[in-house]
Amino acid sequence: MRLYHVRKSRSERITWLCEEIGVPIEIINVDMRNQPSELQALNPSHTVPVLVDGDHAISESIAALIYIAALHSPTSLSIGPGESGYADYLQFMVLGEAGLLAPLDALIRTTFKAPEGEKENFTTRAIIDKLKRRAKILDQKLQHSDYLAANRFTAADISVAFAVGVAINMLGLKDIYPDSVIAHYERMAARSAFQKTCTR
Ligand SMILES: N[C@@H](CCC(=O)N[C@@H](CS)C(=O)NCC(=O)O)C(=O)O
Repeated sequence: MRLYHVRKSRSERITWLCEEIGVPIEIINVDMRNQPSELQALNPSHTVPVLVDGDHAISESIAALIYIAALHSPTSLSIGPGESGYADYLQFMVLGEAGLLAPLDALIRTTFKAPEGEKENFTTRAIIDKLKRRAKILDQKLQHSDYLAANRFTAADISVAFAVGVAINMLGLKDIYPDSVIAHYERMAARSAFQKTCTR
């Protein structure tokens, strides 16, 4: 498997998982604004990451997590149907991207690219309101467990912690999250596999 990788992008979800489960992966560092033509052909939307395995190219970070975890099953980092925690696992895997990180894209663009005076507007306030409500789903779970599914560390924690990290570190949105969510993020970010991932 090879991974077209940009540091501090969603690609770190994948390098983090690989580090945790000891899966070797070829990392091809790319310049976001000057992507190699082979990568543009693999992913016409020009987003990263892109995971390539043989003839398959996956350009959704959560799909890549599920794919790698399934190929290296059994691993304690994934939860299968029939295991308790499966519903939570799916819920938080998807929430991490669809509910928490995808909405941040518009905030990031507006924060860094909008003209002065237009950085805060109806849309950015609506997104922040939505994020606060979704954080309540995390809080509900994290009030009773250190982890999001099955009381153990899984790829669902990676999915969510990465998204919360972007909100905190890139956008300074720490105050929109309940203490339980911040504490979860800090526990996840302290893991040695995550620390190694940040330097790749
Ligand atoms: N849902 C996709 C989103 C991919 C994505 O938007 N990646 C960002 C970097 S983290 C990107 O390439 N942004 C540039 C763009 O949208 O053109 C995933 O989870 O991988």
